[in-house]
Amino acid sequence: MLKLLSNPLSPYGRKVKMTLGMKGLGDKVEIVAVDTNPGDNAEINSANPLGKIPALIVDANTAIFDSHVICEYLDSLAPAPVLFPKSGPERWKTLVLASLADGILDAALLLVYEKRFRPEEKWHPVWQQRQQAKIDRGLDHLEKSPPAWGASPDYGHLTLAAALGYLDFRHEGKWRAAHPQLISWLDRFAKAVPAFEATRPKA
Ligand SMILES: N[C@@H](CCC(=O)N[C@@H](CS)C(=O)NCC(=O)O)C(=O)O
Repeated sequence: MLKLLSNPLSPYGRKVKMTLGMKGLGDKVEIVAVDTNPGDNAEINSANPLGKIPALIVDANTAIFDSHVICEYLDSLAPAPVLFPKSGPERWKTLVLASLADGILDAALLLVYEKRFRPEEKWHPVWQQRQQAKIDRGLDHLEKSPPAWGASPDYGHLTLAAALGYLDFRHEGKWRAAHPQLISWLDRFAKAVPAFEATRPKA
């Protein structure tokens, strides 16, 4: 049995859980909820020296991280649907979309961490605006041409869905005001991938 260290509120963990759902691998993985906020969680730090979730424990000597690598590993365990095209332009398209969506997610998480881990007198508006600008530029870019899929969404699409879901959960869905195409895109994604709803974080 594989063991996934994650947390129900983690958007990166949600990527992995959506992958499990899409690949029909749910019964192969035990999901263990861990808390990374204290920074000294021995279980996660020994699995991933970076102290970050998700981490997938494969056996006594092997832990896989980060979310990208876990999803690609899980993709290799079952044939369909293919989440990572094996080669060629389709592969690069998927990976670049995932990088953009992960970058939006990273900036959104840093904005949350600024307030969670720094005292208010040390919040830095210029730095916050810099992170927000990354989110806004990323979303504006995607709004012009939301990424279509063929037979089924792939890893790039599920990463974007996780990022938009996190903006809904932690940033009050403010992205929705200026991105109607992405709203429709996310609705279509949720219909195509039931694991999106099933993994929605609850505060
Ligand atoms: N690039 C990593 C990011 C993982 C990440 O930042 N996870 C957060 C929780 S959502 C975390 O563990 N943060 C703890 C920390 O940064 O100390 C991935 O894709 O898995």
